[in-house]
Amino acid sequence: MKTRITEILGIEYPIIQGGMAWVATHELAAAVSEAGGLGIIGAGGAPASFVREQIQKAKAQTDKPFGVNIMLMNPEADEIAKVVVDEGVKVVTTGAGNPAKYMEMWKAANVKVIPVVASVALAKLMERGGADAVVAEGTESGGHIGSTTTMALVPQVVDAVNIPVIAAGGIADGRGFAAAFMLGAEGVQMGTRFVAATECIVHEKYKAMLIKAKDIDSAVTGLSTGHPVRSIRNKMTKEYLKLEKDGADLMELEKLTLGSLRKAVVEGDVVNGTIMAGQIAGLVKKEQPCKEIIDEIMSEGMELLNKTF
Ligand code: TUI
Repeated sequence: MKTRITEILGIEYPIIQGGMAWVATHELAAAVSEAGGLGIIGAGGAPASFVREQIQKAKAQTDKPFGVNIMLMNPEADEIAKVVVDEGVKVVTTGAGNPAKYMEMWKAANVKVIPVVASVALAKLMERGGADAVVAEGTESGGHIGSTTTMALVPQVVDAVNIPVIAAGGIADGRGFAAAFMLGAEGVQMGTRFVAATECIVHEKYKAMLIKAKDIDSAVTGLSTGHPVRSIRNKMTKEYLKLEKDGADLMELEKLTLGSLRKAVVEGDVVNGTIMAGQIAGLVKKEQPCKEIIDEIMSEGMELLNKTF
């Protein structure tokens, strides 16, 4: 299958793995790239030195292209932006902000830049700034989210820009893949489905929570602070939502979430930690190698796209 996304990125299938903080390590990124998609290392809130190590490890595991996601609220984002250039990373995706100030440096180094956006306005701004593509991410996603659904966002972004659009949010199988292409996307980005991959290093208790989760098992915290985050409902989200309802201040709320994602991913604390996952978690039923996930989605997706009624 050839789209502008497979051409620009030099990959076999238009499937991109989301750059999830703490979750998307070199193990997962290399496995996705080896399987023909685009693996992405998630810089999250990690220091630049950690991101450099992750890149070097991924390079030792695969000769295929992979990317790095830079979460723009990271205090070391400026340094990480330089590390990717320094290490010769081919693709950068960004999240939770506007990457305009790095664009010139990345373009000069021939890095393909794909900002993740949650609105038409930011997609247009990114195109004007020289982005090679955008990921239009709907509110069905896990982690930090916007408010528009994938179904509504993707076609509106497709109509607003000339660069290729990658759909994200609520996509986890061949049906979601085909639907995204029907909306005009030329690729998909998936996070939640890859959290259950064999190669994904999250704690087994995190994976078990995801596999057990149903359609309505996520909650959105942080709406009052302007940084909404979707994760699987647990003691931590309940406490956070109660504090928010009672009008707690930012400091108090931040105390609860500081290091909470790491707590769930690394330590397996699924009670007090944050288990980020999308609304599509109910479709993710088992642990599987990345290659199996990608092959399954491509065959199911292509069959649907070729079907005539
Ligand atoms: O970035 C994501 N998803 C994320 S980042 C993350 S790490 C984190 N951990 C705890 C709290 C907060 C973050 C977990 N998940 N997705 C891409 C995305 N970007 N979704 C929405 C946006 C976005 C939101 C506002 C992009 C830009 C924006 O504002 C643009 C501006 O002008 O500043």
